[in-house]
Amino acid sequence: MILYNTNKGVLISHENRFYLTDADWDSLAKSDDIHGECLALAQTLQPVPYGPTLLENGLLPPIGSQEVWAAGVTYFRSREARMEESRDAGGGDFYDRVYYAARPELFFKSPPYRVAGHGQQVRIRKDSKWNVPEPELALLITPGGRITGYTIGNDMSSRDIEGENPLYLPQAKSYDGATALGPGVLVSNTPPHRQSAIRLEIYRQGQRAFEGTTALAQMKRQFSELAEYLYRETTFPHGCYLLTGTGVVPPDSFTLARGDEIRISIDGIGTLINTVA
Ligand code: DO4
Ligand code: MG
Repeated sequence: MILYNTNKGVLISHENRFYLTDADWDSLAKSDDIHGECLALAQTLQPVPYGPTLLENGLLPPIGSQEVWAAGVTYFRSREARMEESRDAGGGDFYDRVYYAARPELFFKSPPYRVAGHGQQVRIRKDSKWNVPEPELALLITPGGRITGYTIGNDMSSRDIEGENPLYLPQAKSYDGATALGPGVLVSNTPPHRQSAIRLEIYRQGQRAFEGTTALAQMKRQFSELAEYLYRETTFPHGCYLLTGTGVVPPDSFTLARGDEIRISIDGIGTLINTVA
């Protein structure tokens, strides 16, 4: 079952049918049994024939009042790329240490109002020369700390700013247009399969400029472990999203350009498409 946030309400896609509810996004996001609640809602509602049209014309980012956080260096490829980019700054050792440490790297990524949805624009910073998208599975976590949903996230990153000094991480990671989520949220009591692929494609002037894939199985940490650390000393009255890190990093010669189209697909969830402004 996939939930879409639209300008007419929350659209439930279930067994090839669409149901439009008047339940609001934040109340669903708080529920520890969002799957059961939406199933019950779908059983009381008539399917609507205009679901696909609503997705084309009325889709919103799948977020209400949730903060977006992110985990880092959860895949070997991210550790490797970051050690390389920060070599001159002498910061590489930190990435190696956090990859193996018990405590994960967690950082604040975005307030909800800065999140782009499917079809909207993401941005590269004007003061950065080396930018990449990071294709990541995003967890929807309730105020009680339960993982109830899964969506696709793009953790846009300025590699030169982060590489110059790891203390610049918030500037490399959190700015207008740095976060995209969507198109919808898979709500399920079981997580996506470990073999699920995360695929990144970048198109420039209609030609594919980069393609890379990883699998959730490549992730070093458990989802529950990341959520547990995030919730240790922090409350989330509306729940939150947690990006789980990237396992795909384009080669060092690659940087995004304005007009590029970024496509991120995760098996069983969908494809998130954004253009770079
Ligand atoms: O350590 C910096 C950020 C790491 C990150 O965003 C990732 O691994 O996905
Ligand atoms: Mg990331």
